[in-house]
Amino acid sequence: MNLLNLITHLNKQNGQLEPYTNKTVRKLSDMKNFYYNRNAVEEILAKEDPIIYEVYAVEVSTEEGNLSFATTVLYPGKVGDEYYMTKGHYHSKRNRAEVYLCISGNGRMVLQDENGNVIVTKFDPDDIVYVPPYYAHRTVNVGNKPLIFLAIYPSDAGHDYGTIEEKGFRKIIIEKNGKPAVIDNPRFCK
Ligand code: PAN
Ligand code: ZN
Repeated sequence: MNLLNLITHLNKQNGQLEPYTNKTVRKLSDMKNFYYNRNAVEEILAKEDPIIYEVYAVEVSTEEGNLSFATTVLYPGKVGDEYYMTKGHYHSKRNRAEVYLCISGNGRMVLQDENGNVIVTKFDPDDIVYVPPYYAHRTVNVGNKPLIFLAIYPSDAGHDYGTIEEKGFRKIIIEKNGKPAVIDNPRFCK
């Protein structure tokens, strides 16, 4: 391995990593089933297909023992009254943990284990959140500028999006009276 390839630069202004190995762009049409208000999804998609977030990842190997990392740029906005958020996932290998560092913007993290225990944390600049093994995790932008954060995870963790797409998180974050509120997800299935 070339030592130069081990150094990546973070641009804190736009959240991009240089260089990166994978870039993912998630538009609203990619995550229709993740927002609770499906009418609001369709109303927006009739006019436009906004980018909700972008991920810049450095994934050098998927072999056990390695680490991967990625920045996410999660744009501000809402679908109905639900704030823009990531899809959220369990790791395919459930016992793999992760560390998140907030670089800029204001958010929340929703953590949930398979028994339905949920933790909602704030996620503001310089906050570091430990995602324990077995917990699904989602990030929500409750501010009015991009939420930029770094995540570091075992390279063999893998992403299971299907379980969340099907069952959802027990709690969701909406805007109520101009402020973020945590409410029960009307679509949550056990
Ligand atoms: C993060 C997430 C990233 C995008 O790097 O993958 O924030 O969220 P989704 O993967 O839920 O779309 C991470 O948790 N990696 O394991
Ligand atoms: Zn993860």
